[in-house]
Amino acid sequence: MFLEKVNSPQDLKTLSLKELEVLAEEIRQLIIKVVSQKGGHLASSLGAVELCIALHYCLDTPRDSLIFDVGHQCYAHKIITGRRDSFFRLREYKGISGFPNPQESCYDLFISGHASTAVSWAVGLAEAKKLREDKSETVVVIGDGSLTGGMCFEALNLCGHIKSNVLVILNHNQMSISPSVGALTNYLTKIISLPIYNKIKNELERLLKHLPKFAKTMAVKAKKFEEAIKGLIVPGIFFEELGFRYFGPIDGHNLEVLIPTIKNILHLEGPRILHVLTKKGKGYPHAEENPEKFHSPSVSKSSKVKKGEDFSRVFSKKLISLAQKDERIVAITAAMPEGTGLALFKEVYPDRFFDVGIAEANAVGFAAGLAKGGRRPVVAIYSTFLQRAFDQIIHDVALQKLPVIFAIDRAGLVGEDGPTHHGIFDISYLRMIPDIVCMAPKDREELEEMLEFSLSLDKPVSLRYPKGESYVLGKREKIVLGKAEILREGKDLCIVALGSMVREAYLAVSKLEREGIDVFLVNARFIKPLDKELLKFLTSQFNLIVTVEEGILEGGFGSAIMEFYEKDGLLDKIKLIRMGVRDEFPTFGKRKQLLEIYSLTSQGIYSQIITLLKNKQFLRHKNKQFLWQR
Ligand SMILES: Cc1ncc(C[n+]2csc(CCOP(=O)(O)OP(=O)(O)O)c2C)c(N)n1
Repeated sequence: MFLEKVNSPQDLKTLSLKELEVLAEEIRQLIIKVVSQKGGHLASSLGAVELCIALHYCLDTPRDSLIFDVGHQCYAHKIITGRRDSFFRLREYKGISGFPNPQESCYDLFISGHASTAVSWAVGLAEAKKLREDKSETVVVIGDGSLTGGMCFEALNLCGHIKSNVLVILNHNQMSISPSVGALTNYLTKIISLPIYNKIKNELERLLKHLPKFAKTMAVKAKKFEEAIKGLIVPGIFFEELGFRYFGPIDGHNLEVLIPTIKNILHLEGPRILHVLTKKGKGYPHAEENPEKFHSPSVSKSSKVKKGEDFSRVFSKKLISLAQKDERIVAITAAMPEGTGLALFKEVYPDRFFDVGIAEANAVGFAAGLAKGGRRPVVAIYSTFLQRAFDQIIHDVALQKLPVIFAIDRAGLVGEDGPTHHGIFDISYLRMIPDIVCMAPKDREELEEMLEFSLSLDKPVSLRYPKGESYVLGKREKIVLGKAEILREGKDLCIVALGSMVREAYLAVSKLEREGIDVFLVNARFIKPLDKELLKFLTSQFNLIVTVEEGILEGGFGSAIMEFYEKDGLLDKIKLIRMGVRDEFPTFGKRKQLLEIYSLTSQGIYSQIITLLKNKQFLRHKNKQFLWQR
């Protein structure tokens, strides 16, 4: 057992090549064991074990900087850098994060969870080092999927231009979560499928490296020769033209090749890219065969009976049935066909389905073009990743008054993936945009109806729904633009709940009823436009109005109501209590656990209301007679 001896990267340096190979196997077994208990990013991390070992072996971390893009491939890095024992608490509340996190270790430089960010970070860091005359290395590991993100292209462009001292390790496994897509992907595939190119290129590199000093002129000539024939034979010409020295492709599981190669190119100056070929899921046959399924498996549910389809599937199935009737409908995903459920749509309508790769901003701009061309694009993106397309939503879609539908999946707290992945900001960043309609369904059937309703509107629409299993709550009024649904009439106080929180509020109301507290319960349905008529009425009836949303409170749904009351001078007539996520980045842990932390469960809502009602004046209703009718 070598694993027990490795408490920091320094310990790797005492091991022989053979011992490092055994260590790689031990690390793999540990990753498989822990992920089978806790869930997590299995396949990506298994594919990067040797890479993490080789990099820590060659670098002097943490003096040298090692940065991971997306960060989900970092488990071996965590294990090597002193977190072997705590790794058993992977993704657990107060345990070890599934992503790099500087608060956890000095070996983690950035919290990474969104793709295509790390080359920018590395270039910035390298330039900062240059300014302070720090000679340490800056190395970034990025997958071929993440390489296709616009931010990464922009960073490569900058890096080549200002000649930053950065080594980019391209971890090429031909997979994003699903197979990587795009012209650059095809280009990388071409490189690895033409071994003759590599052979000539590698020979040339070797020759140039070993030329004696006095033969410098020869070297220059050879370099010119290299330049001249580069266009014909150099595999990484794209990167070379961007200003990078390109090396590879090499086998990313062979430490005997990886270690000397990294050592040799580490101390060269300027932008360098090392193309490393890896297998996603390496060492675990199920994951190797099906890397998509094992990208981020959850804990086995074999003993549990699955009750309902998740919201993503409900969304996709409804979209398929709508697409049967309306041939203008097209669907777009940004590298998440499985996660968003759109893989189902793709099966039925391959020509009306687009996977743009990890490129959310492009997905929205592309949708704007499709809408202009008479299509009805539905863009399905997780709430957290849609943040990437903020300007495109405003400038390319809303300002142009284009009818793009945003299906916002994983809206709310997502659980174990933690702060990089919680979808808690979309209410705030969308509701401030003029002319957009923002909705949140209370259950599965309402999601289906809202999707159909969105298509009847000739404007941008957003539809947010949470992670996980769907359910049906019952009672259904027809959807009307800007109108809420009243689920229960009551006389003591009013709860206005949004989307996923309607169910929790509904259960809380039943508990309150048992205590003799009679609650008026509203399913808000619309974040924008608000049901102003109803909201005004509520202030005439109740002293206490409570809003509940699964999102950040700042700028959120409750704030929208507060702004409305403030504008109409109604705010001082009532006590408005907003329940939601307070002003902080929620941590990781089970979704249920996190909802409890923010009191966004039926019990949490119930308890908060009971506490509030200790102040008797809140309970009083204003009018003896109940007057509500539309
Ligand atoms: C901006 C953004 N969009 C989508 C995702 C979801 N996502 C997580 S990992 C991943 C695939 C990354 O592929 P690659 O960089 O090739 O890494 P690999 O998992 O293959 O090692 C995607 C699409 C994300 N993390 N960030």
